[in-house]
Amino acid sequence: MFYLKTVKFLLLFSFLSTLFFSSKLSAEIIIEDYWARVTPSGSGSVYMKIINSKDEDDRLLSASSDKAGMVMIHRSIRDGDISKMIHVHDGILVPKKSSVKLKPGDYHLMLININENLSLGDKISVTLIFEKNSSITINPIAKLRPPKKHTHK
Ligand SMILES: [Cu+2]
Repeated sequence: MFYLKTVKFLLLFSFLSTLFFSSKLSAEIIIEDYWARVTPSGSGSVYMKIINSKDEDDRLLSASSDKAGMVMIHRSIRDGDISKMIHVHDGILVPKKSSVKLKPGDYHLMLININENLSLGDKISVTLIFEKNSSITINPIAKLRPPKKHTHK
């Protein structure tokens, strides 16, 4: 009887601690749906979704890549009929319990001085530097167009 009670207690304890630790672990920054567009003219941009499940705001400050001399944070804006890119100096705010999308026509990472050996289909290593979170490295594949969305029927 004592044995059974102990087992039950241990099971309950491990269940609760799993809940506790998994909720702790899920509070972080996650990068999803990342991809890179490299045009024949030699310019390149990296797009992604940044998810912040933490209880505090964070900010993408800068980025670097093995395939580019420099990576800049840009935002495309419309000025009348003209679309132009501006250099974002203060990074991209990722509010707590929220997400931000880097996408064509909006925020993106601009690859400057791309390695001339880069071809379509190559993996690009991009390291993202955050204000609070530790840095995260993603490996988008150089494409000309966005990857097809998964459709679940
Ligand atoms: Cu740009």
